[in-house]
Amino acid sequence: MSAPPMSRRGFLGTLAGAGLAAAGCGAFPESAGRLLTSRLPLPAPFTVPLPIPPLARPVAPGRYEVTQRTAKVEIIPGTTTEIWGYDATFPGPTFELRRGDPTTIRVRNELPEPTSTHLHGGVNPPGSDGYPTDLVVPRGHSAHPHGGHPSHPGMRLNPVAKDYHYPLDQRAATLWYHDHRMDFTAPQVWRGLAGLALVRDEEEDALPLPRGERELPLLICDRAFEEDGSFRYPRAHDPHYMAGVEGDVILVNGAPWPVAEVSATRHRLRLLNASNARRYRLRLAPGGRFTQIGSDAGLLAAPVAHEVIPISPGERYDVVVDFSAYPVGSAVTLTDELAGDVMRFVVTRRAADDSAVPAVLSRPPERTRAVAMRAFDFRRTGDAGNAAWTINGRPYRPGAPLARPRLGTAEMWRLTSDFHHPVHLHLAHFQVLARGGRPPSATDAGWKDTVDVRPYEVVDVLARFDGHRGRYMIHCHNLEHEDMAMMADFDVV
Ligand SMILES: [Cu+2]
Repeated sequence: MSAPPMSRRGFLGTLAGAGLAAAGCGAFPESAGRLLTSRLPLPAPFTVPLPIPPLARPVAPGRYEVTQRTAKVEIIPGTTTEIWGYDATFPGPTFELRRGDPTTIRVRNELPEPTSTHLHGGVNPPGSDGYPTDLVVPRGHSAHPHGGHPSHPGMRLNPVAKDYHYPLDQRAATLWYHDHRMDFTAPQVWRGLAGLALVRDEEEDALPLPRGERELPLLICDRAFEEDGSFRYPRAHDPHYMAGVEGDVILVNGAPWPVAEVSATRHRLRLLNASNARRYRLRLAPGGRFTQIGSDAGLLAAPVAHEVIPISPGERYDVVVDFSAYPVGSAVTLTDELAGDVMRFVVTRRAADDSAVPAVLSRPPERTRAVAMRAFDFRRTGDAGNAAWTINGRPYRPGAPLARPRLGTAEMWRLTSDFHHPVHLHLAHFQVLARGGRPPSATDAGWKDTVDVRPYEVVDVLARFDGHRGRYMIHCHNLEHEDMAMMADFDVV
């Protein structure tokens, strides 16, 4: 693949080419990354059934073991793709966890490269947070990341396996887990290292929400494929793909543009954008509404109806769709305003439905007063050939925290941006206070851990630092930006 040295003009050209054709607003594309196209014939949309990831099974109460392995799977019908998967599946198994039931997950690494597993949205001690240099190193690996990268200061090498301890003293929410290895998160997640973890609690159990087969986790991501069916991805840190990598195939739960048969009843859809760089604006065709019941970090106080859900990498929207609004026999397509089809539901039959979306869903924690205000500027710095994505002008340096919030306090963090940067905080959940000096969008509601900061936007969030002292991170969840240094530590003291 040709990768000419990146001039500023070339970089801006890359950005403009990335998404202006699709619903660009003003001078900036709605889409973040640069498109990679597949080199094999692609299936017609809505022909592959929607898979549901298998449930992880505990080996003892509160204890799981999962092995990261390569596997050959059929993603594009008639071809095989080598994946790197938790338990050799993509997405990995779904963990069903409960508030108040501390859980240990042993991750064994039988892949060719080191990994670090981050439970996204988890309120976990720092040693189990999936810090990028806290690595599980496979047997026989030389322990140093290859490619000429020196060993990072503070690097911790866990041979073969590591136990991640999750106290689960947190509200019911849609969490997910994925690789977080220093410098190589983007290619390793692209190969398949991601899955869902659903935390449940009594507050949620008491609600008459759709459940069982009417509760569908939808892990949405994009990929591109080589002629032989393998995943297509640029070489790591290719400056030509500095904006981020997008594929031309949309996968839901690992299947291309799948189709699911549903009864004409309410269904709960747990939407996760697990893409490296792609943002979506999700809609229902031929029309319809999503009733949002939860955000990244748990149930909303009250439901909110949306016609469009903008979802950036790392974000989750917990929604209910009432398929009784469509005649039996209808096709209801989940579409992306920016790129087209995502998946389809076919309403096949009527059925009894005793579910409901109550007007009061939960009593989320109240906001508390901010004791400090800090600013984090997400920006590209440096010249061609030497460019990096930075926070406050600094490329990531492990062990050099940009902030030291106090445990048990809340702070107002002002996030500013030169591009699309989905900003994620580890440990701390936050509420959006303002977007561009105005009240937050309806889709910013609730407690979150990831927020879409768009080009030249200012987003103020109120973050609570609860649970644990120690070293955590703030970073861009565009995984190519993350690997090109757009991360920073913060220490909870
Ligand atoms: Cu970014």
